[in-house]
Amino acid sequence: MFNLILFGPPGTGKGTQAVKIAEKYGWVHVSTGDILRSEVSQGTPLGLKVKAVMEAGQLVSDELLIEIMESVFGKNMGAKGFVLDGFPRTLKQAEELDDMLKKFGEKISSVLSLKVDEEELVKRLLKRAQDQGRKDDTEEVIKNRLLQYHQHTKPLIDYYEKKKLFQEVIGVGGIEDIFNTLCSVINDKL
Ligand code: B4P
Repeated sequence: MFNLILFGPPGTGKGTQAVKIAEKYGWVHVSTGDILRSEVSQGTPLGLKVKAVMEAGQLVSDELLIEIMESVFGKNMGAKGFVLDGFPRTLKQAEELDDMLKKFGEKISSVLSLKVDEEELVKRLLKRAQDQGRKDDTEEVIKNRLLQYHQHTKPLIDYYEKKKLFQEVIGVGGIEDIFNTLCSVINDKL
């Protein structure tokens, strides 16, 4: 199995590229943001619990995310690979992810981080607000999401660098060009 983490702050294009990678390689795309948004839109007990947290741009609790991911892995362990998009976002999630994969005799294969400067990130998310009206794409909430990234998620760079799994890829330019660069990095690791 190839277990890829697509890493980066909100708006770097993780979701956009993860869909394309999963399709090309036949891997399972896991977007924790999509999973949570679907729970919110269906009004499930989990959705009701996380709605306000997400709309404020805060991180949902590690316990809930770990529960969700255990269920995702449990259901898909026969897959050829996974593209994780938006998970892990905290050190606790990263450690638990390692433990979860270990139970299945698996480990993370690579962490690819999309590099985009903050001005461009805000521009993209505000554009998405116009196109799709996502509640967490307002200027104030975007600021909070970036703050959460710097406080809780950025420290994972060090965690994965120590494991020699971390690699940066330029995330600015055409979606196809970025996809081709990601594929050539992945192909070298297959
Ligand atoms: P996510 O859905 O993961 O939100 P995101 O980080 O903004 O990534 P997204 O995939 O949407 O954006 P992308 O970069 O693809 O999370 C939402 C919320 O869920 C979090 O704030 C949190 O509350 C909760 N959550 C999720 N996972 C969690 C976890 N593990 N722990 C705790 N809480 C969690 O794209 C952004 C925009 O840029 C798009 O409009 C796209 O079209 C555009 N774009 C992409 N590539 C481009 C390019 N090359 N050029 C120009 N525009 C581009």
